[in-house]
Amino acid sequence: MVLFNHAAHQMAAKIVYYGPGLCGKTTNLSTIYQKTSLKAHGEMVSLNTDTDRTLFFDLLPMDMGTVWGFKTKLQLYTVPGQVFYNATRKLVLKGADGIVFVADSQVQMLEANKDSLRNLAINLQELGIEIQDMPLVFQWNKRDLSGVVPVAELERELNPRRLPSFCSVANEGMGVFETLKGITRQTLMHIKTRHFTTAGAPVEPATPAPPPQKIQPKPALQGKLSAPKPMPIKLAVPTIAPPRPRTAPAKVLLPSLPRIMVVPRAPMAKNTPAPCKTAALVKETKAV
Ligand SMILES: Nc1nc2c(ncn2[C@@H]2O[C@H](COP(=O)(O)OP(=O)(O)OP(=O)(O)O)[C@@H](O)[C@H]2O)c(=O)[nH]1
Ligand SMILES: [Mg+2]
Repeated sequence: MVLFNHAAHQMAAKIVYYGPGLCGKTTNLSTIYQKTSLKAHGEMVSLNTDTDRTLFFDLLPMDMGTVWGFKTKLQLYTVPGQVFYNATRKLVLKGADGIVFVADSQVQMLEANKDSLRNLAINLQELGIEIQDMPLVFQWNKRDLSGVVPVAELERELNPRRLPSFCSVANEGMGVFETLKGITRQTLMHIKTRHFTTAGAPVEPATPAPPPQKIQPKPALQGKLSAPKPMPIKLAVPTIAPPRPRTAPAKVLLPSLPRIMVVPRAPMAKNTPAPCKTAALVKETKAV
């Protein structure tokens, strides 16, 4: 759920990278971390098993500059893909504003991709959200490998609603930023329709009603009663409490996270992948 700090004109949205084990979710975040300037991101936090599988989540905070007058931060998370970590996946999914579904393009991973997508829909439903109400984009990853499912088949099997999708080779950086741009656009548009008025102003939280006016006795009643002696007129004036100071908007932008280790990312190996079949994709990535 997007968090607003109206006083500081800031908003923070949460994007979750979801998908089966080893599909390349952590690799997406590592690539973004390595290829963006220090100013654009905070420290990447990873909690891994000894074999470098995600145990809890990865988190990469990104600074997106100013959007509609709000300093905008994105918190990029990954879930652990291994089937038995479902409770953790659900926990990380909570409060998501947008999801990137990373599919592993290898033929033998097609069923695992479908299972993971079904698992996403169920977990969202258990959090009270229908998958069609959640901004979602697809990433067809590992396009460099031989024996991959054709894109048309992935679209048919996993993306019947034809949501935005991107081919990628995440460990080489191809398609990673296109995917990030795609989900950022979808998420911000969704936030705009839900949280901003048509005039572009954000919907502020409800302010308390002003206190009632103190009732003054009417001058017409004062001094006009003469005989025998005017009784002091006592009007039942409700006691009015002094106006309470307006409570400051919550300052919390980032959910408090447990203190866990920051794992510096080792530079990625420069292995040369098999040439990507999509020439346009290569060209696009070089431009990033
Ligand atoms: N050839 C190839 N390898 C990739 C690609 N993307 C990721 N990998 C490799 O796939 C392996 C798994 O990647 P991770 O990013 O750790 O996978 P994950 O989805 O985070 O896995 P879990 O944390 O277990 O859910 C790593 O060895 C990556 O280098 C790709 O596009 N092509
Ligand atoms: Mg991972």
